[in-house]
Amino acid sequence: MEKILLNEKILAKNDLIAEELRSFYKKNGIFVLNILSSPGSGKTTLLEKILPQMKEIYNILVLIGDLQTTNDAERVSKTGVKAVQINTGQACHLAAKNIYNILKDIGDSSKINLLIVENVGNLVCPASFDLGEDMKLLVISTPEGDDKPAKYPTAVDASDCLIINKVDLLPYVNFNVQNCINYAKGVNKNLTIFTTSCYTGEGLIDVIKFLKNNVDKKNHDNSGY
Ligand SMILES: Nc1nc2c(ncn2[C@@H]2O[C@H](COP(=O)(O)OP(=O)(O)OP(=O)(O)O)[C@@H](O)[C@H]2O)c(=O)[nH]1
Ligand SMILES: [Mg+2]
Repeated sequence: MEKILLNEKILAKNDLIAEELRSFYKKNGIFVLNILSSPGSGKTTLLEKILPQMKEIYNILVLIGDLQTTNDAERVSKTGVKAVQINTGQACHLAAKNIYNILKDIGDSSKINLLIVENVGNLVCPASFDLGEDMKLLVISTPEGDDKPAKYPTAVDASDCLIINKVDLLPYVNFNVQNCINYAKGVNKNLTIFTTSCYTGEGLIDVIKFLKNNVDKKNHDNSGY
């Protein structure tokens, strides 16, 4: 009982900071994408593949959460997009205060129009911690098994988009794409779903188009037209 109350308090505090962030994003015309997945589904690889095209259109900042190491920020920085690593130590998710602290220090954050957050690899807690984002994108990869959406419904329900990644491995793993889609749609019928391979490039253009449409729609809605 005490544990439940403590969790509720932590989430309520997070929600307050997330609300402040949401106002900041709105005021400065920043679209925020929060990417969730299990460890190793391909979040950073996806960014390495799509950022070279997206950086031609948007001023992007990437924030990456991992318990330890700066490996992912180093990988993303090689695309020419600024990336900041957040090491959470013991925490299995990013909280709104992590984002707030970086944006406060970074100074030129008002020049950004696309903020991408790669959350800590975990299908549980990141789904519950609001970062004030516009969109949650969930990545599930084929070696993980096609029933993941049924086992981790909170993440699926909270997400706007599901990417089924590593489809190049389908001949070698026990994963039925249609089963995965059915499980996912059973939880969240509004999900937009893509199948991708970061190795062959399959599906990546469609992901870029989808993201661009959503970023541009927010800019248009905010412009008062
Ligand atoms: N076969 C195959 N491997 C992939 C694909 N995408 C990523 N990988 C590999 O999967 C491994 C993990 O990829 P990452 O991009 O580091 O995964 P991540 O989700 O960022 O991992 P964490 O940040 O640790 O949670 C790496 O060895 C990638 O090369 C893909 O489409 N196909
Ligand atoms: Mg990563």
